[in-house]
Amino acid sequence: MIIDKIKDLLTTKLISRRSFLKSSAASGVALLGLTGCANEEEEITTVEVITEEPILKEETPAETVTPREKGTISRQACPRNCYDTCSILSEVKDGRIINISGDHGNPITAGGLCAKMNHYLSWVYHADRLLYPMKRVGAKGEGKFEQISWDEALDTIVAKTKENIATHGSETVLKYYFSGNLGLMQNQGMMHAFFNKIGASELNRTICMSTGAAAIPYTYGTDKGLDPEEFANTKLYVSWGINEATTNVHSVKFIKQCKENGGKVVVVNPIRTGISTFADMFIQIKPGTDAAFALGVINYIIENNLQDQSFIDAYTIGFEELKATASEYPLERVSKITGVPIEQIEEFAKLYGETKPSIIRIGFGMQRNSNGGSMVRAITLLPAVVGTVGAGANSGYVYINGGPASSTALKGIELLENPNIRSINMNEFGKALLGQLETTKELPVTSLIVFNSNPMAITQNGKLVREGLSREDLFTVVIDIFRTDTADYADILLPSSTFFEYEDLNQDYLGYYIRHNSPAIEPLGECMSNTDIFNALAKRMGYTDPIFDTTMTEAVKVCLDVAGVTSQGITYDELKETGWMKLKKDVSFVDKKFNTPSGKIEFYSEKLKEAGHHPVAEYVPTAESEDGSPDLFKKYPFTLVSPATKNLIHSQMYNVPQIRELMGDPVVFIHTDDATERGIVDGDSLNVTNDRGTIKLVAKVTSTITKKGTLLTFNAPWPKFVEGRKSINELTSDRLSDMGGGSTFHTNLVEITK
Ligand SMILES: Nc1nc2c(c(=O)[nH]1)N[C@H]1C(S)=C(S)[C@@H](COP(=O)(O)OP(=O)(O)OC[C@H]3O[C@@H](n4cnc5c(=O)[nH]c(N)nc54)[C@H](O)[C@@H]3O)O[C@H]1N2
Ligand SMILES: Nc1nc2c(c(=O)[nH]1)N[C@H]1C(S)=C(S)[C@@H](COP(=O)(O)OP(=O)(O)OC[C@H]3O[C@@H](n4cnc5c(=O)[nH]c(N)nc54)[C@H](O)[C@@H]3O)O[C@H]1N2
Ligand code: SF4
Ligand SMILES: [Mo]
Repeated sequence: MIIDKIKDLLTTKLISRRSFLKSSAASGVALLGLTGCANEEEEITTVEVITEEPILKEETPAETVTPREKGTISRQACPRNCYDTCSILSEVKDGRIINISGDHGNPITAGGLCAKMNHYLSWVYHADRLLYPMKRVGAKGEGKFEQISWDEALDTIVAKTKENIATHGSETVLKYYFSGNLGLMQNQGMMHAFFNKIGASELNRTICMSTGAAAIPYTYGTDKGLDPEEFANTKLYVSWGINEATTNVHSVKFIKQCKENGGKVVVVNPIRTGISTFADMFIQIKPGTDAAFALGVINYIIENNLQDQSFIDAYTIGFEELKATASEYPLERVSKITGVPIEQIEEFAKLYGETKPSIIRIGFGMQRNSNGGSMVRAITLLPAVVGTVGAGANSGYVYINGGPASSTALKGIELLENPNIRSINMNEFGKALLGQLETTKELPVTSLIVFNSNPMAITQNGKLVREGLSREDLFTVVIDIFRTDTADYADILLPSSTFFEYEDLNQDYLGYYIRHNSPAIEPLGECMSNTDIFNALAKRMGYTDPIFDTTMTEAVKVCLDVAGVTSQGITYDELKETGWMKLKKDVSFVDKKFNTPSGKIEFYSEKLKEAGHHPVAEYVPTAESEDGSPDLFKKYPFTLVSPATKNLIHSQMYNVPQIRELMGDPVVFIHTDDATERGIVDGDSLNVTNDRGTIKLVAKVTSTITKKGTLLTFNAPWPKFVEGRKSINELTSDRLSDMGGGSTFHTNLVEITK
């Protein structure tokens, strides 16, 4: 009967929404009319107001609409790698989805999807969907394929894989996968049993947020976050190196509520992000210098006795060392390093020292720097200095939140015979394919299976990735929904179904929800889910282990059958019926127990010292910057940051024509002063270059989005759709970060020429 209610809701809202939707932008998302938002800068600074009711495709005046017959409604969860994990309702008629909208009932989704996924219908029914297995008939990268049967595809893969294992060893088989789909089963399910059974190399999946994740435990022992719905109830929300209006659109309403409730919002970012337009302070920091800023703020707080001394005495160690270290960061020095005016540092330090409760939101974007770990470490000291940790659900810091549902039992860990299997850091993919890593010199990669990822667009040092994938002796299988640039290098290309076509389980990594995904339609063409593809491959390999007979429903039940879920009374049946359920969690660190060596918050960390870092924190210039590499800086004087755009989720959606039309050719924002010096005007075609490569971008001159010396472009248009056929990652480095083997996309010096 819940379903009936939803049906009613959908139909009534469908009719009443027309006039409002008329004001929507081309994307189907209304833009908030914020003052101070110049036209030229709308791409970045407009804040999306999520539509409150389901999205309609045409904008017919309300009076001309006759109620139509309702379709069948089913519930999905958006499996993209996105903080929001929206709950979705889809309406199906005659076997076809006719309407897709956000779930009104879910507090995070609250009815709307986002600028990109408002186009989900065009994605599912895209004319270019891969519908059949294919084999390559042209040169690698040329994109010439011929349809084959599943039998031929599976037989070819099995024969070639067995041959490579027999000749070179099982570790020469590599899986490259990331986050195209984060559904538990499509990303972390039985496919890993398949690779374990083979004895394939492991992939060290550190491209996204592992640097911060490695840094935080030095301070707190474990990383524990906060419920984003609590952003509304804090007095000070600090957005530090994150772009919520783009990457976490559904949190913006909670941040705005914080303001409406009398709270303050501060943004620390080299880029003027969407929420900067309504923030009380926008601190436009020089990229890579946040550790100096954090230490300067701590120094000011201590000098002005704004710290929470009783909290510090009870729950921390190393305060004296912190005080001494911070004293090396007086205002003048910090201002010089960070480019932030002294008065602004003081103003923020005073605000942070005096306002409670407060939340620091630590972004994933910021830590993608060679010094990302040191920056995050320094920032994590702040909440402990002012004693906001464990003080309430609306207090402390947040980076990421894990959930309890677990697919560990599906990964066939017991099938792996060699516990010391080779692991390859995904950030060094090009080098790995070309045998340039210590681990790949003797033992090459011979069979590569790519799924849930598009390395030709998203992986660093693009030239090496391209050269690696071009190797004639490399056997490559790509499983995708579309024929991406990566797919063009496949020997065998397999068609994946979408989450509208199978059952799955999803778990937020920011919100506290667990969500069930029901199929809305039958798989299109001959598409199969990742799971079914790997189960079929396992059988073809001759594997008889029962794990490869697991159905999706059984697998979902296994993931829910863990103490953290069952203890909350969450059952499969109820979850399937309601689509989503909220997890109850204790207030983070409420017990003031910290899993550090000392059992306290560590301002001084012996472990950090052992790992070769400053035991407290320090400003380390990035490996590509004026301070960090003066010679390189002379040649390449601009720092190019390439974070997310609101119109794409990494490379996904760039093949949807409306999205490309909306975005135009890939742009680079450049400060007016830099543009004037070089005679660059809006719309100029620029060559953006460094020692790794050259790409073409269209100039967007700005006085506020970036500061002088910083350039901004976006991740990650498909090479095949852009001039020069190169991804933004042609320019980015595969250097690893200082902690956790993470990526360093934003540590990237370039030069521009017309
Ligand atoms: N629309 C959209 N949403 C997404 C994604 C997407 O591709 N598109 N990707 C999803 C994924 S996988 C992830 S990991 C998250 C990422 O979510 P975010 O953490 O918001 O990531 P980005 O937008 O890539 O980068 C955030 C900010 O880091 C800033 N930054 C870069 N260097 C520095 C620095 O040195 N100091 C400071 N203070 N800031 C710096 C950039 O200017 C940028 O605004 O978003 C998710 N959501
Ligand atoms: N310059 C720069 N580069 C970056 C970043 C940045 O900020 N700047 N961000 C980095 C980060 S944080 C991340 S997380 C990575 C993301 O990197 P990826 O996870 O590789 O990115 P996506 O483009 O989202 O997805 C890859 C592919 O998965 C496919 N896919 C979607 N669903 C399915 C499915 O169900 N089955 C199969 N088989 N395929 C599917 C999509 O069609 C797409 O081609 O990019 C990184 N790259
Ligand atoms: S990409 Fe993110 S914001 Fe958009 S629908 Fe999916 S979960 Fe929601
Ligand atoms: Mo990510």
